[in-house]
Amino acid sequence: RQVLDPTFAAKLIEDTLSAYPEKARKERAKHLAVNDPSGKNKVISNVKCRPGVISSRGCTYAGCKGVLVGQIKGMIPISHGPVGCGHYSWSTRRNYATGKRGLNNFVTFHFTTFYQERDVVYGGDKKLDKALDELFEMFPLAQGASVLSECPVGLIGDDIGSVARKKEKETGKWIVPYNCEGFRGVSQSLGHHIANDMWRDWIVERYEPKDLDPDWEPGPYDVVYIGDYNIGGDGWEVLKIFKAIGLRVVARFPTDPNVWDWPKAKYAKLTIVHCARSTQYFAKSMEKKYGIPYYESNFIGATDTFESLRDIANFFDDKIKENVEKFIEKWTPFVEKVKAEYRPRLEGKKVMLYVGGLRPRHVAEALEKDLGMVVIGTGYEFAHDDDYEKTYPKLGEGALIYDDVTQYELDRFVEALKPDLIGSGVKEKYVFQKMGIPFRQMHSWDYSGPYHGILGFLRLARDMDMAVNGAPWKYVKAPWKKEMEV
Ligand code: CFM
Repeated sequence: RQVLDPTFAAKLIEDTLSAYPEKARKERAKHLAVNDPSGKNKVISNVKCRPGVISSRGCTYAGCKGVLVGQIKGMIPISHGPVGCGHYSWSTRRNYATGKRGLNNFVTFHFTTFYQERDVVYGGDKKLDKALDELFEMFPLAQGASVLSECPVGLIGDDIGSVARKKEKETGKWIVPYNCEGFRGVSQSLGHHIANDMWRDWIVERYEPKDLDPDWEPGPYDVVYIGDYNIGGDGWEVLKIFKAIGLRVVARFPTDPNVWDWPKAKYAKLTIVHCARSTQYFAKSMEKKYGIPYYESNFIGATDTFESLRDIANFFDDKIKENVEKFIEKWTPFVEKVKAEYRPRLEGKKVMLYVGGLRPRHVAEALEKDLGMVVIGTGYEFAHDDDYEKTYPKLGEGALIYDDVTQYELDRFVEALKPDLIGSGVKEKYVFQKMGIPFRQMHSWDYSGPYHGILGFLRLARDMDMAVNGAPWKYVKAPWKKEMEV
């Protein structure tokens, strides 16, 4: 299946790179490839950005606090450092969570130790100690706190771990220190890894389900669902499906997550991973230490949702298998109706994607398999080699693969390929909309969603149709393409 002429695609990469000085050209060339589904044209990934180019990546603090930790229910997230990092990441991700604000839900608050120059000189440990006292006085029902360090804390060497241990002894709360200073690592990816390890070492391994819930007993259909961040309510869609097929979700990591359930994770029968990039570390630890297998699911798109459910059923007995078949039978007419409505309007439309560490392949599959669209380019901000290895076979021959693509490169690719739709983030959105190209934000689902599960598939199809076939785009001309009026 060829989606672009490989010679043309290779020439496009070469022409684009020709604008760079020699050294930059050589370096960036390693991040760009023309896809061969056999995987023979590889890109390099997970390395430092090149100074001087515009990258869309975030930092380690962003990956740890913004992506994984800030949304845990029961834990007060406190950013240890100057006010900016916490403030500018405040409630920007659409990870929905239920609960009572200030009682068991602290997701929408912004807490910081508000570092000043004197803290850099004399150390900020005492300030953190005091801040935790104040927080637990204000919110006595909190299960604990997550302490997230920002760059200066790492530079001057504040020991947040020892503050955490001391405060745990004093207060009896759970306090988890995350040394996620932004300057560590090359992207937000390291922040994910740090969060995974801390969850394991500071919560799951240290506490028992019976500490909090004396009546709790493990069951035969217990699963852990991890790596679905409930963007626009995604995870809630999937939880409904698990319930319908008879699985009991004993712990949820980032889908509306109750921290007090997490110690149950080590007694589950299966860990179901949605975003492998950000949570495979935890899943692998559970497999290694407790022998709990893990499965990498995809709940974006109807075909992959059904396939994931069948795979999951294979870890269980006939009861679950029958339930899954019944579920698929029940929802197939609905899926077919959605496809009949939207596929004819989207079939053959060319798409380019550029998202974080998972969606560039998950979304690509849904758009191609279920809606007949053609992905002519995809790339990740911070994926590792294993993500790309999973991506090559899923895409057609000739598709552009771009790692940590620079704004300049993406602009050139889009200009040359003129896709019918671009799916990327807020940093890209307005540039391409001004070019008159239909765009959907594929991080926040553009304030729509959920896109997961079967009802999510309907919304995904509807939104893609609205973007591609919506009227306004036909009337937009890039400002720099208009005649200048003097
Ligand atoms: Fe996983 Fe995510 Fe993603 Fe990600 Fe993200 Fe996100 Fe993403 Mo934005 S955890 S790797 S760090 S699926 S916030 S919900 S959309 S870049 S592709």
